[in-house]
Order: sequence, then structure tokens, then C-alpha cells
Amino acid sequence: INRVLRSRTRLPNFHTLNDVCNALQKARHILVLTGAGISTSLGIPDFRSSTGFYSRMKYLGLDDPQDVFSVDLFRQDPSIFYSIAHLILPPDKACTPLHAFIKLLQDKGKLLRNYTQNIDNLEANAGVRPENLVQCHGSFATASCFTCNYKVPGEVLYPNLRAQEIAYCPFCAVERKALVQKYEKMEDEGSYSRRFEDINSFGVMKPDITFFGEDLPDRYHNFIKEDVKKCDLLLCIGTSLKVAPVSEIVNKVPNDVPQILINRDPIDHCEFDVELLGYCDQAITWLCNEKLHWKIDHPKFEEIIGSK
Ligand code: CNA
Repeated sequence: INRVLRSRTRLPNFHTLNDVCNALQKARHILVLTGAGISTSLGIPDFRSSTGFYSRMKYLGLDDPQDVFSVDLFRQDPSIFYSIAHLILPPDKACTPLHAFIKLLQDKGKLLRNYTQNIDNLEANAGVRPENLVQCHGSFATASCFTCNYKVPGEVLYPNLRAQEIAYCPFCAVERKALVQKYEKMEDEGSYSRRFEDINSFGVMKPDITFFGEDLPDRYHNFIKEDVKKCDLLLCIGTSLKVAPVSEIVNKVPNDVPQILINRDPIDHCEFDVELLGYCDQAITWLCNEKLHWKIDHPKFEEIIGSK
């Protein structure tokens, strides 16, 4: 975790909602940087809010609640991750108005790329095409064996994750059994050593989400350099911008490119040209309906307009 301290000189003529609307109308290469806040309206908790996922992890007694996503802890004891993963499993087929707005930008030929830190894969449910998406921290869409990398579709693991039961790789089963027997024998003989805790994760299936201590997917590194040069508008939505290197994207975008934040809470360590503080589904629905006269294709669109 890096707090990105940034004092950016704001654009001199970019302060108002009209400026935001003009930029959205004109832009052809919008980089949309999203985080957990765009999925909370579906009941998936974010991490760092006061009612977020980390605040619910206190009972585990970890030094740092983020450790539930530490690759070292997973190696030692994957049951900790398996005991909490059900809390962040994505719902089937659903997406939010905000996801549908990203799809709308794609349909209008304006979306350069959506860099999402989310692991719920809901962008796919909204119809954002894979080539327009970088899942910076991987996703639940696939899962791999921690030992031999055997890959399966993510849903294969869902019953185990929901039941909080560890899923094992079929190809590592024989070797795992032998290792566990050896380990148990050593424990009986009193020659147990902490380094043998690694066998706890031998042949364990892990969703392909990027844990702390793991590198980001190649796709992120392959695209980001060119995309920040190419983008003509940056939209940061539903993120606290506290996880590097994704949080550094805001510093890499050229100074003359407008940067807009749509977030429930202010972000003290970054400056944007315009900040729309509030719930992102409501903010984007209002902006599209009242100002841009764009219709978001989502069942909640009319409902939100009606409720004002
Ligand atoms: P975060 O640090 O929890 O920040 C979330 C931000 O969203 C906060 O600043 C909130 O103010 C804001 N927010 C919450 N609800 C709304 C809303 N309805 N409208 C607008 N803003 C809102 O999460 P980040 O994404 O910044 O941190 C990156 C982590 C979170 C990544 O590693 C993800 O994998 C991880 N994460 C993903 C999911 C998911 O996939 N849905 C859920 C929880 C955490």
C-alpha cells in the first residue's frame, strides 16, 4: 500500500459540471479507473470504508486485516482465505448502473480502457469487451492450482468458497496425500518445523486474484504505458486510490488531460479537476439524464431518475 502524495496543478479552465459534460462529449479515449465502490450497491462490501470488508475481519485477530489477501499467509494457511472469500463472491449476472455506464462509453466509441481493481468480473456482465478491460488485480473468473497452475473456470470453486471448504487440485492429490502423511509422522515424532507449513497450501486451488506479494497480471504492464499517453480524459470512480501501482496511474496521465473523481468519500492525497462526491450510480445517472441526455441501459436507470 502506498499513499500517493500528489499536488497536481489543476487545469485553469476546468472546474464546473459543464466542463465535465463537454469533456465527456468530446473525449474519444477515456481511461476509466474503477474500484470497489462501483459494486457496493449490489451488496459487495468495499475494503476500507467503516463498514467495509476489513472492518469485518477484526475477529480473525490478524495484525493487519489486509493479510487475508497476503500470498505468504495463503501459503501457510489457505483456510483463512477460504473462511472469508464467500463475503466477496460476485453475484450471478448482475451489474450496476455504473458498470452499464462504462459499457455505454464503449458503445459510443469513447472507452480507451477500463482499468478495474475489482475482482468481481462484473464488467463482463455489463458487456464491457475483454479487449477494453484490464483487471489489474485479476478476478474470480478463473482459478489455478497454487502448486502446478492447473486452471479451471472460477465457478468451479464457488461451492467450496461458499461452504468455506478448501478446494484441491485433482492432479496434485497423490503427492499431497504423501506429503501430509510425512508431515503427520514428523509431528508425531516431534520433529515438526514451521517450514513444513508450506504443505498446507500444496495442491490448493486459488482464485486468480492478485494477492499482496504477487505481481500484477502481464496485461496491466502491457497496456498501461501506452494508454496513459493516449487517454484524453481520466475518470476515477469508487476507489480510495490507496493500492499501488494502480493508484499511480493518476500521476502518469499527462498534465493537460482532465481528471475527474466520482467517489463517496473525498481523497485527500490526490487532486482532481472536478470531484463529484456521492454515490456513483446516482451521480452518473443524474449526469447522463439531466446533462448529457444519454440513456444508460440498466433497469435501475429509470428508478434512480424517479427517486431524484
Ligand atoms: P477501497 O479502498 O475499499 O475504496 C473504496 C472507495 O469506494 C471508498 O473511497 C469509498 O468512499 C468508495 N465508495 C464506496 N461505495 C461507493 C458508492 N456507492 N459510490 C461511490 N463511491 C463509493 O477499494 P479500492 O477499490 O480503492 O481498493 C482496491 C482493492 C479493493 C482492490 O485490490 C480490489 O481487489 C479490492 N476489492 C474489490 C471488490 C470487488 O471486486 N467488488 C470488493 C472489495 C475490495
